[in-house]
Amino acid sequence: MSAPRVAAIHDLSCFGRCSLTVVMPTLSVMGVQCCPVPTACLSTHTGGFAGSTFLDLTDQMSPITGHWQSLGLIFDGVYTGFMGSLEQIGRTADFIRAFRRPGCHIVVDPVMGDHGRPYRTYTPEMCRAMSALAELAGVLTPNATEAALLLGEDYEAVRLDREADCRRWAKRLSRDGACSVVLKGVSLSPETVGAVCFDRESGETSFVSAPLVPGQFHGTGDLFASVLTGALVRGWALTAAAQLAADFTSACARRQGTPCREGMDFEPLLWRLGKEVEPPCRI
Ligand code: PXL
Repeated sequence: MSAPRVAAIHDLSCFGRCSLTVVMPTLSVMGVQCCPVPTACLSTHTGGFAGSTFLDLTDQMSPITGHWQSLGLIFDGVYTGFMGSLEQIGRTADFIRAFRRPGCHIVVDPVMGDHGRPYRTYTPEMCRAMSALAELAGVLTPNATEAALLLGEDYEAVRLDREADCRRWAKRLSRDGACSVVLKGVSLSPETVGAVCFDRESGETSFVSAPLVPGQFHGTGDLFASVLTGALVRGWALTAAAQLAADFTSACARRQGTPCREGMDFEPLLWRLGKEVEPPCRI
């Protein structure tokens, strides 16, 4: 059996553990082939380092899409994340339209902001374009900030500490069942954090949670969505995939030793994640 294959449309932030430097090792250890479509190359991510370099790779996105189409490549998943410009969001939509097919998991992580604020590179036009991209998602994975931006709601309104409210936000984000939703940052008790999952296949809503580790860690959302994507293309059901993502993210936060802006110190625990997913083949 060959490894499931995922096209990962994210930037390469060379230092600070987010986007491709998290996505690639995570998918690899889960037995998934990751084919990156790098949207930009930055010296660091933009959250906590001054003066990061930015090489825009938008021009490469259509040629990469075209070449892969000419090769007849088939993907089991397309996983998209942080976008550096308005045009990139359009090229990403083109990529999804070119490669979606039955059985292909389209995971859109609408990375736009955190703690109630959009990232400083996100313009209102980009937020609107991200809403359009979200309409192509099979699974949408926002946090509360992104949920508010996608729904045009006040951040303060998106409280994720009551079951009934969480169910309502997840359902609205699914556009009445058009896509599945994993809404991150749900905290139904002070000691736990996790997600509410709306599964468009079953129409059911479920909750996953793991121990809350106080503090803010950069790249947590990327780690969560990467594990979720890896588990989905390995055939796990939505809730089980989200529970694995919550457990692994929590375990990494618990042993976190590096400063927040350097991202999750996840490498020492990757072997454990690999053991969680049944080996795809005997070596
Ligand atoms: O983790 C999200 C992310 C990805 N890529 C870049 C970022 C951020 C968040 O700040 O700056 C470049």
